[in-house]
Amino acid sequence: MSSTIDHSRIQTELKLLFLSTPVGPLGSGLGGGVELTLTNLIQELQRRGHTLQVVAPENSAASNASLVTIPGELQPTAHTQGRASPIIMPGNSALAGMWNYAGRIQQDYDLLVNFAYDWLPFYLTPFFSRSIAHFISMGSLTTAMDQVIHQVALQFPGTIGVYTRTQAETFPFAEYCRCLGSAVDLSLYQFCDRSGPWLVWLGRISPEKGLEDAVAAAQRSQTPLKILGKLEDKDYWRQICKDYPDAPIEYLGFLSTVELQQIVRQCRALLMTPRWIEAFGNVAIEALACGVPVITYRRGGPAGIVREGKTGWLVEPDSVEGLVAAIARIDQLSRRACRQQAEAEYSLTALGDRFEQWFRDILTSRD
Ligand code: HBI
Repeated sequence: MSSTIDHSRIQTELKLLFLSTPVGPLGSGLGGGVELTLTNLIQELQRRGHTLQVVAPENSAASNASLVTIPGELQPTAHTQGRASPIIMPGNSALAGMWNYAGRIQQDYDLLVNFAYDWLPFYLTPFFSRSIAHFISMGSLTTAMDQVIHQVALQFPGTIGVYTRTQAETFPFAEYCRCLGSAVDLSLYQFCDRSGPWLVWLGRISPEKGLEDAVAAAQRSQTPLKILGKLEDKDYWRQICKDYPDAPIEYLGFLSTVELQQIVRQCRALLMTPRWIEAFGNVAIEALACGVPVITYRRGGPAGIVREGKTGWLVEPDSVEGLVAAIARIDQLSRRACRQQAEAEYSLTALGDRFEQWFRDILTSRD
């Protein structure tokens, strides 16, 4: 049945249905960067007067939104799958439950926004009467996902959003991707213009994040390193501790944003050691917001964030000695310039403007 959108509302309030990542409950940290993007968007779009409902796996928490949680088996994470991986749908799938619910209530919303990097939402898109905006949270990982996203990009132009141009270029349909960047709630991050002796590493502890290089650099430069984030792959962590028994490292767990920034702001620099094409690297802007410069491999999203020689250093990918050389040049960077960059480019208002415009463009092009 064809649905008519109340056009008078397009210029004012939107009714949005957000469908979260099915790899973990919202707030668990398993959803990594996309959880931060989702939480920030909810806050900023509600502040602008839009109505949101969030659909997420059971045990999710979203302090500031109306949340519907769906029971069922979580989706296996996509970033450990090889290019030829088949699509996996567990029995009693939470993802299937989330999209079954969305199908039943779609008429109550102007637009659905998908944050899952999974096959089902893309496959279902042509069968929905309401438009669906798809935010892609990672670079290209499997052929099956590339294919199903490509179909939606062709059939529904303008509905594929990504973080960065570097991320888009990993896909065969790069030119169909709309770059939306990312943001942090700057009010949660206190600028600190001096630091203690520590370096810091933030992120899911998982092989594609390359933590072992940061630990090796800490050991070689004998600089203490604080490690924060979800301990996703325990074997990987155990191996690192075994390989670098006397590295000056300290693991502090997965902390809330407020606790995290209290630690990060005291550090000399953030080390980013991505093995894969990081779609964006939200942790880079969290550090900048605290005035902490970023040392990162010249790979993926973070390479597009750092202003070399001012707010950070770019290092030859996978080069530990490159990291050590950059650590020796941290003092040439300006902590104030880091905070200023975060305020200029990565504020919630800037993010809200980009997403709101994307939604309105989808709704108006729909006619
Ligand atoms: N894997 N299957 C699947 N679906 C997701 O939405 C997903 C994922 N792995 C990681 C992930 N999302 C987020 O951590 C991204 O922000 C990277």
